[in-house]
Amino acid sequence: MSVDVGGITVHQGLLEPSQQEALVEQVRRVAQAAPLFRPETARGRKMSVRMTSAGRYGWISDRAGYRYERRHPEGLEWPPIPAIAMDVWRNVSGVARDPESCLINFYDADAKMGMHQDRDEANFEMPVVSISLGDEALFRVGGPGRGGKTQSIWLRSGDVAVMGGAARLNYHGIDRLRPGSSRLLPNGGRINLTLRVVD
Ligand code: MD6
Ligand code: FE
Repeated sequence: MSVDVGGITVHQGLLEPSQQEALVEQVRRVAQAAPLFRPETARGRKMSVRMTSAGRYGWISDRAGYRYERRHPEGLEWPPIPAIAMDVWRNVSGVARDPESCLINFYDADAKMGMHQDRDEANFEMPVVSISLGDEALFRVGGPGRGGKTQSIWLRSGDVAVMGGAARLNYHGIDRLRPGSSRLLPNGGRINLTLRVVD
């Protein structure tokens, strides 16, 4: 089933449990090749999520700001985008180009993500596709300006959100997790993958 939240389409339960398990395994292999790190913001604050990336570009943040980079902070090349994530993109993105970046965010029980826009890419006609795995997360969606009305939805394991069209630059964030709501990850927490065309 698909629902619309502030212009973002959420395909609920798009990945069945066996596909979720296989994707977690593929994500583990990415994290073995390109270890998770906890980025710092330009203001010098540590983000609460840990992250890594796959694909031609990875997204990083440090004291110099946010940007895409061809290499992991330790100088490693980013591994290929997991095959199941590529399949999801081809099924739901609605565009012919393949993604160039897959940002992988890991949330532990008290991690969150502040309201932000995804605007480090060159072409806003290309959507952002996001895959949720593990514990449920409260996703908040606003409009194209900071502040103003927002709507929220609990993203569950296997849900896929597509942010495109007029909603491409809408503010959004993760308020909190619901710890213990999924048994997919043995130690709990949540993984979010976001796929993007960068250039
Ligand atoms: C998250 N998601 O679900 C954070 N960005 O953990 C995002 O920041 C996001 O879900 C762009 C499009 C869809 C998203
Ligand atoms: Fe985002």
